[in-house]
Amino acid sequence: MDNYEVLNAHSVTAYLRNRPETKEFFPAGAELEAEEVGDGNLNLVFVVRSKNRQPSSILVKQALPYVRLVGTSWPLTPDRARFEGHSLDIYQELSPGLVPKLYLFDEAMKLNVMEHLDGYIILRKGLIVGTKYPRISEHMSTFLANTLFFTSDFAANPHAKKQRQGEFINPALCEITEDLVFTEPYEEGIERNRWNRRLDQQVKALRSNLVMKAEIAELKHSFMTAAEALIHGDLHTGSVMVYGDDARVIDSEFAFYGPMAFDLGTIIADFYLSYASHEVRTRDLEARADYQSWLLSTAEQIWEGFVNKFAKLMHEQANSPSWQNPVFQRRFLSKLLTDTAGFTCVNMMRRILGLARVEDLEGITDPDAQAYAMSLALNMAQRLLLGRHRLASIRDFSDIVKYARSSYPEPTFLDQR
Ligand code: SR1
Ligand code: MG
Repeated sequence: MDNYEVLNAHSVTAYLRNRPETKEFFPAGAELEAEEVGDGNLNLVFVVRSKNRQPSSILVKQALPYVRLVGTSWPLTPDRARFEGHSLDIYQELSPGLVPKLYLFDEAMKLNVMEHLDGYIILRKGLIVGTKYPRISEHMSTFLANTLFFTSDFAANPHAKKQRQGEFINPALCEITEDLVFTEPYEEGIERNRWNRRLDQQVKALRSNLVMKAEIAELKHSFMTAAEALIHGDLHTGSVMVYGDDARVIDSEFAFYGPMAFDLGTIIADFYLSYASHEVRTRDLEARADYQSWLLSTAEQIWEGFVNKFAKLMHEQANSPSWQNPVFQRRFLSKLLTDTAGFTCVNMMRRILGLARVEDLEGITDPDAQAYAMSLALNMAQRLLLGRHRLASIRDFSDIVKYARSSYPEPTFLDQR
C-alpha cells in the first residue's frame, strides 16, 4: 500500500489530471471540479466534471481500507477495487451496454475510473417512489443469463474457468456476506444486528426456529462451496442504475465464483421488499394494487426471461454433450428455482434483522407502519424459505408474497382504506 492515498474532492482532480487515460475526457488545461457522492456502505465515489465549454464528467470509485458504514473500527482490504475492475471488464465483454464503461483500474490507489452515468438513478430509489421500468426485466435477465452462462463450466474452457476462479478468490467480501446475510441476522446477542423493537416477539421466534436455520445453513454452505459461475455477489436494486428504459449494473466488488441462484435471489428479494414497503407507502388502494402487481410480474419476468435465455444458451452453446442432456437441464433449472427461493429469503430477512438496511423499509418513518411492513416481509420470506422444496414455478413465489399477512397490528391510518 506504498503508493495508496485516500483521495478527497480536491486531490482527485489533481490525480486525474496526471493520468494519460483521462486525456480524451478532459482537454489539457480544463478546469475540473469534484464532488464526493458515495452513499453506499463501503467506498468513496467522486463525480469529476470539467468546466470547459463542452462539459464532460467521469466517476472515480476508490476503496477505503475500512467499511465506510461503520468506520475505521472495521478494517477491510481495499483490494476489492481489483474485483470490481476485473469483473467490469468481463461484464463489458459478456453483456455490453449493461454495465458502465471502465476506463482505468489503478492497483496502487485501489480505484476504478469509469463512465459517469449522468442522469441515471439507483433502481431502489425509483421503486420507492413507485416508478415502473418496463424493460428492467429484459435487461436484468439478459445480464444474468449472459454473465452466469458464459463464466460457468457450461461454456467456459475448463482450464480458463479454473484459472479465473483463482483470480476471483475474494475472501474478505465473501466473509461479509457469510456473516451479514447467512449468520448474524438469525442469532441472538449479535451487537451489529438491528431490528424494529416492536417486532421483538416475531424476531425472537424466528431466531429460535431450527428448521428455518437448517435451510439457511444449507444455503450458506452452497454460497461457500458451489463455484458455479462468476456471480456479481451483491445484485440488489441498489446495484442497478436506471434512466428511462436503460439500465446498468454497478458495484461488482463482491464478485466471485459462487452459486448462480445467489444473484437471482438477491435481485428478486428487493422486488418483494418493495412490495411489502408499498403496503404502507402507497395508501391509495388501486394505485397500490397496480404497483404491487407490476413488482410481482417484473420479478416473474426476470426469472422467466433468465430461464428462457439460459436454456437457449445451454441448447445452442453448451460445451459438452453432458450439459445438452435434456433431463440434466430440467433438473438443473428445477434446483436453481429452489435455491433462488432460498437466496431470495435470506436477502429479505437480513435487511430487517441485520446490520445492512434498505431505504425501502428504513425510510418508512412511522414506526408502527414500518413494523407492519417489516413483519409482512418476514412472513413472506419465512413461508417461501420453508416451502421452497415444493415450489414448481416463479408464480408460486408470487402467490406466497400475495397471500402473506403481517403479524403486526395494522396501523390505524391504513384502516381508512
Ligand atoms: C458492511 S457492508 C454491508 C452491505 O453492503 C453491501 O452492499 C453488501 O450488501 C453488504 O452486505
Ligand atoms: Mg455496493
